[in-house]
Amino acid sequence: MLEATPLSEGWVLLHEEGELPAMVPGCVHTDLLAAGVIPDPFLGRNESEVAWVGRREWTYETDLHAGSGHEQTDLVFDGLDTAAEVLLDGQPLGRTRNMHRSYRFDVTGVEGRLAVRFASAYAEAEAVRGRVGERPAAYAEPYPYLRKMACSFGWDWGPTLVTAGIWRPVRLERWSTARIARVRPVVTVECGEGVVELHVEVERTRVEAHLAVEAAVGGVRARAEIDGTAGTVRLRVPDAGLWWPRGYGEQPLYDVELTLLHDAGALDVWRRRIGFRTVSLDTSADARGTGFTLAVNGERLFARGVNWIPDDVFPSRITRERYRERLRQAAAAGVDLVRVWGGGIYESEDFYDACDELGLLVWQDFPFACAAYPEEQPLRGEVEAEARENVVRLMPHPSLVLWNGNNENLWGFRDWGWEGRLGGDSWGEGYYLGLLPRVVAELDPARPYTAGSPWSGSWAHHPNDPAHGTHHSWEVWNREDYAGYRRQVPRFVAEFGWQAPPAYATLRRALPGEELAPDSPGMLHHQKADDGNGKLRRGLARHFAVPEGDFDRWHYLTQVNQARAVAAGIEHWRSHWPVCAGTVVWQLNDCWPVTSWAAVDGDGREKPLYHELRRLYADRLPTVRVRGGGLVLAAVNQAPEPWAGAARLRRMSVDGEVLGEGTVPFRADRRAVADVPVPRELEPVGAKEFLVADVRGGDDPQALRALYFPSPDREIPYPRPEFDVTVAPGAVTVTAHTLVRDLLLQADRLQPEARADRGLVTLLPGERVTIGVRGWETPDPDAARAALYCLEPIR
Ligand code: BMA
Repeated sequence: MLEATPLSEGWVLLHEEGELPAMVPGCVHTDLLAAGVIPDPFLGRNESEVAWVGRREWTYETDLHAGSGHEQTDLVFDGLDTAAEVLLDGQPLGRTRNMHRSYRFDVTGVEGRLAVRFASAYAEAEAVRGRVGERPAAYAEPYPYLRKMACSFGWDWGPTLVTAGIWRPVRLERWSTARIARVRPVVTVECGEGVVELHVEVERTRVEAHLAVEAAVGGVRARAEIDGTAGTVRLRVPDAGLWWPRGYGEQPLYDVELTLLHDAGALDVWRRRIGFRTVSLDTSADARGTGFTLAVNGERLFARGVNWIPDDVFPSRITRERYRERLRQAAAAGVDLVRVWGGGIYESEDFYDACDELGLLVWQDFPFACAAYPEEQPLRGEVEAEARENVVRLMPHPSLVLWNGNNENLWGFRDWGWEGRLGGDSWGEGYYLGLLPRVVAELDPARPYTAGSPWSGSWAHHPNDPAHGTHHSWEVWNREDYAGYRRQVPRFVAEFGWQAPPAYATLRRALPGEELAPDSPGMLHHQKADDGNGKLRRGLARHFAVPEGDFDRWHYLTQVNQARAVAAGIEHWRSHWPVCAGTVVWQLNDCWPVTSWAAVDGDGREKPLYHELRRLYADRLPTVRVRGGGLVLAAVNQAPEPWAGAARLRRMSVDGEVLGEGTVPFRADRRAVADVPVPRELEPVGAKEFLVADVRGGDDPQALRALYFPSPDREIPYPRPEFDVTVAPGAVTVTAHTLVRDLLLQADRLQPEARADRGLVTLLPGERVTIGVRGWETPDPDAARAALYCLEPIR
């Protein structure tokens, strides 16, 4: 039987003055940090001080005892970052140049000092650039010339911390006769039966040995012979429970076990967990253009998505628990689709395992982002090898529903001046429209592929044409106001978003000793977007009076504005289902403490946007829309049952006076939207008035509320807010005496670890809310009051 032994002990990192203990898996930065050689690059402006690390060569060493008792011993690296030479007692075993691949070396019978010598990623990428020629890119860093996580070189939310190291596990595998080299599971559902086809490849030391494989899943067993080095086992599981995305059904998972057998017994075992479901992507043309609708088990769905970036710029630090926590946060916000963005990585098993269990659909980008990518060697061969390996590695996961060729590269070619600058040079089209779809069709035929995001389906339309396929909506953040989202009904919004600073406690930790101001040195350093603060300020000024010299108020208002912006997009787009079939918010998470588009900040704290997502992504969302010169209440119902009941409408003034009231019945079919006209006399007029819609279906435990203010906040004469605050262990209760809009308890100001269970709440006079607070040991009403923010009268 194959024996696998981790090789994680005894590693050292060679350093100018000697050697340091090294973590494997790990990376140079985290080893230097642990040894006190560098300061924490996440704090203050230390990032700049450690830039030298990415420019050096680094060597890791340990002792290797291949041992015996077996015919062959392999040294297996699940991941090396990136350009490295592997040596044994100074003799080369091999070279690597791709972070996204694993590597295996035959070390049978050898002993000695194992060294992994990493070149600087800059040196390697620049050398390749020298050979293949320069290509246009969104950032002036050499990420298109090396198969390495692109955002390691910095991004508009990420630091430039160019890593090196043994970033995934290493082990020795000792085996005799044969081992399982690859299992490619094609999982489908046919007439209610779960079908698994396991395509097995083996590696042999003995050509003549008679080999077979036996597989088991869901109580069913099957056997097949290995002919040469390949064989296929097919299993049919009657009455297989279907795997559904969360909110649509259960997530039954089945253990699959495949054993490689020789006369004498078992040689090797492969174990994975699978789920039975079908997935399709409908991109057919219709009267509005070209759709982009995912269907799981035949159920067409509006994807409630978020974009995912590497959760740490040092990905070797992300534990299984941390993946689970971040994805649990996504699921708890009502998210059902996570897009793994192409400037990052093919994530670890821990990520996809959590998605399988939580019922989160995964859209996986191939790692290409925001650049023209050369197609010459050595890159082309690396791209094919990495795609083949990762497609097969990730295939078992039922959560994975879509492969995507790249992020914004088809768009960039057409729109960002690349086409002219390239002058006929390769730029990646051959990957996205040739190589990658071929690899997916050959290896993973049961999963859809799309060439890029955004992409209109062909060159017949502009790649970012909202009427065709996927769309990225960035003009709104970059140049316009978020009211601009309402101008279009794209078929699928794969990116859109708005920035806000992280939680106060996150800033406090990241910028020790700094007197915080929107433009204080650390704040500016932790803002990586082009004119980011200018866009924040202009975006804020369109809605609110920008507070001068009051950081706390600025911090609160920019966070409110972020939530408002994303709400403006999602409420509008969901109300246009099924024309629009998904929104993927840029972005769920961060990779360090930074002002960014994230809903969950770099320390894992939830911004007000996060809580707003729970409302926006709930199965049932009432929203007031302007349609054809009047107002309608759109009842968005993504639940499997119809939603019917009555909406109580109140036309109110901000002073609390009810100016008109009425009740209208509504009925939205299952997974459908119903527009209910708001009676003319209840439409609010002018800056002082607003509409309150309390919408309650027959079975709903309580009403859901939609608010509609016709004027921008900066014109609304909000009253001076008056409210009482009481505290109890784990709770803060606020009772309003006036209209209190966008009340927010910043729990991390009570105590850095404290968390509130809700974000922005608007109370009408006389209404009360109880905010649950975890991790606050000394409840005190004055402290609670000081941590409460809400909108105030215009000064
Ligand atoms: C899109 C993304 C990212 C970027 C984000 C915000 O371009 O694909 O590259 O971080 O917008 O600018």
